[in-house]
Amino acid sequence: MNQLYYLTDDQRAIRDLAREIARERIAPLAAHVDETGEYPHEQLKLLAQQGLMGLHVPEAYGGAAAGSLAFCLAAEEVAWACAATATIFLVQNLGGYPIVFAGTEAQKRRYLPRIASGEITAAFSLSESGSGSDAAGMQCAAVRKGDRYVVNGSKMWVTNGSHAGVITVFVTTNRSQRAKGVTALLIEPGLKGFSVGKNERKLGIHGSPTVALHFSDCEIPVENRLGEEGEGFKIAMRTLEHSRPTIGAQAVGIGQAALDAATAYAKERRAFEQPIAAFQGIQFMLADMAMAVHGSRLVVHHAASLIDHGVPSAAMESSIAKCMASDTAMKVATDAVQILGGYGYTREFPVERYMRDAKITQIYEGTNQIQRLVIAQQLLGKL
Ligand code: COS
Repeated sequence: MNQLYYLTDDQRAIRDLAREIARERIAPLAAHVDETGEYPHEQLKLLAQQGLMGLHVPEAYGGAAAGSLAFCLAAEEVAWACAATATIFLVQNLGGYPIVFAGTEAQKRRYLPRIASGEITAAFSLSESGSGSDAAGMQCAAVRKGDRYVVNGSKMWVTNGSHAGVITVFVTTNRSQRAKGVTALLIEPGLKGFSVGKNERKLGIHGSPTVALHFSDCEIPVENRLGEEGEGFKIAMRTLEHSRPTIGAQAVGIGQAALDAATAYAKERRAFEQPIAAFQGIQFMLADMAMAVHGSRLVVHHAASLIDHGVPSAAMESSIAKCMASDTAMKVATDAVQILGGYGYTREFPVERYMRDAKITQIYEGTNQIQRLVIAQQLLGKL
């Protein structure tokens, strides 16, 4: 399954480097991270030391400018080992990418070299308690007063928001204008009137913190605005279009891990005096799982390649990649639990973790219902 003839030497080298770190250093810690919810500091440091935290950052700011496909290859490998670490790895891109394409020179210089080196992590904050799919319905508001914005309200579901050195936060500067009233601001921890709220207790990706953010008369200098006032929604959508294939890559990594675990178990486990892998019922399940994972991988790579080639819009392919790969990961991980039977349902084996971790890939960065909406809109055009 690794004969991806279309990869360049650089992409292959990045994948192999990520694979080595993931399998040798990150995978052995994954069950502990899941059990305790500990933040994977060491794992992220390892990725940073090898230059992998800045794959999306331009060379001028200390990054590798490796492109979307290279990033997806690395994300798959990290997710194979530990989906929680992969989530933070992905958010480094999700939170940092808006600065790459919408940041001023000063904003780029301030944040990108530190993101690329892994000195700081990034986060992205769009959702609120009452607005997830309907992102333009946000209530957290900023009012301009001279050279500052005064922000009041709360955000929710912010991956890595408690640890990030910079957060791209989307607020409304004009509620009645919905999408056209959204503005993006760069926030740093320690600002007066800004606090990190509840850390959610989740089904999976336990080492990856998901928090609320609260703003109470929090003053943010105008030079922290990303893009123009009212341009925030487009910045968010463009970022998500760029980022959704990377969630697909995470899902492929989880699916591949589940397939590998189920395959190994089926060859070991004996029933009726033979390995269960000798039964066609199991063989067909494994074959279906392999088809689905490999097919999803190719769709993810295709979407990432379109982005690397700078096509005007990859919205449809990006949503297809995220939706297909995450539905696949959920199905494959569930089937892996089934193949392991009672053992699969216990914490003695990693497949129940894969099943819990896979679920979030169908939800975050736009539920799979929203992905289907985007795909249908692209397919049908304006009706
Ligand atoms: N790139 C650039 N601009 C985009 C875009 C994209 N991929 N998709 C939409 N836009 C623009 C539109 O062109 C429109 O601008 P114009 O009026 O100038 O044409 C503007 O954004 C508003 O678009 P639209 O009217 O489609 O917005 P809706 O409020 O109907 O919302 C969906 C569209 C549902 C697709 C959007 O809200 C969405 O993606 N929701 C899910 C959000 C999400 O993923 N949240 C997870 C957060 S990260 S955990």
